[in-house]
Amino acid sequence: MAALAVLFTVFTSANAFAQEAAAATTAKPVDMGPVHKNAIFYVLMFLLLCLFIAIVGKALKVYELTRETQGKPEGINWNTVNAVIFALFLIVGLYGVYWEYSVHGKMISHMHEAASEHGQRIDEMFKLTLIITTIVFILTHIVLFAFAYFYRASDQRKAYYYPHNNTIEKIWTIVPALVLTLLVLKGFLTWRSIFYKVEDPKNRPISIEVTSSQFLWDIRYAGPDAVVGKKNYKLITAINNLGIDFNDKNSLDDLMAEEIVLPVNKPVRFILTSKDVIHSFYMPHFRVQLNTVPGMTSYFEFTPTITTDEMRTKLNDPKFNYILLCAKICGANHFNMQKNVRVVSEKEYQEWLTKQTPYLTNDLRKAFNLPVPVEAAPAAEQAPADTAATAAKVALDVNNQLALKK
Ligand SMILES: [Cu+2]
Repeated sequence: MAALAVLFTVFTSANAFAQEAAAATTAKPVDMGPVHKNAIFYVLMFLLLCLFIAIVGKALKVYELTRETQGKPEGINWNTVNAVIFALFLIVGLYGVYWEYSVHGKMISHMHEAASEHGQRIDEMFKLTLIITTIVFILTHIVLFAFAYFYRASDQRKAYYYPHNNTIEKIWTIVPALVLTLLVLKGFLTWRSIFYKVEDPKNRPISIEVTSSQFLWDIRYAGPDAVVGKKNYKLITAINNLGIDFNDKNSLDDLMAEEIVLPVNKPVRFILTSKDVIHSFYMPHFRVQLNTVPGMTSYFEFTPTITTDEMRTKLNDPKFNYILLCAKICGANHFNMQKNVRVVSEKEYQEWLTKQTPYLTNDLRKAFNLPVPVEAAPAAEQAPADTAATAAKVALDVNNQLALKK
């Protein structure tokens, strides 16, 4: 009781302190921010709860002992209490499962159909796994808790000694083994069909490099040569923020883009790298997710099948947009790592591509000892908009000259 008194005093004084602090904030118009309860508060609350349970337990014990000394039968049948708690747990738990499926299950349908070829296979796999595991989960839990309820200890029955049964052992070993083998095998084959596929020489993927850093995505398109040039972290400077190696001629025509634009029904190969910590390249509508790891390059190739416009019509939502997100908690502004993704026709894609800015600026040309085109110099320095197309052409011309020299 003394311990309880001490705890209570500490608790009330802590509370009074919090109230004083709150009063102080209301008196002044200055916003002091919310009053945070520290760890000690929660530890005290926990100890208080333990103490409460212990006191109730002691009180019940006193009640039982009193009945015993008076020669009365036991007041509380703990076997029945436990059995009823088991039954209640089953009912509440099953309702919880129903709630989870009906409330959060709806959120899955917000995702709508997969907008990529392989996405449909991933969805199939997801549904199959969910159906099998849900059936098993519900059946086994009904059996578990219902048995605990119906076969609770009772003075009316004698427990039946049943130590072993080979048939039951075989059934509960072989059936789950078969089901799990089926799931793992199907998962493995689905995964393999996504990552190892034979390339169609008539329909080669376009290459896009994505570099993650805290807290943004840098997008680099391959340009007309369809090859993304090399980069090296040792080349990173104030003007070359990705460390692109312009000694590699494949880099000369590479383009930077503010958003990701993809032509529909054309395979796209994403080259994924990271500058600082691990991020995760996540495009939910295409069922694409892969970590971007510093010091390592990973790849994901897929084919988008539904254009943004088609999806807007399907969803009856004129504001719908595909999106690229970071799916790895990478720091304070993780939530803000987003990029707009647009799927368009081949023609629109080509038009858009000609408007993108080349990475290679005149400053970079000087830094890499590359010839600077004289007539286009002022235009290229101001960069964006319609001048970008001219700059891209100049870059190509210089590229060709270089190629001739070699
Ligand atoms: Cu992140």
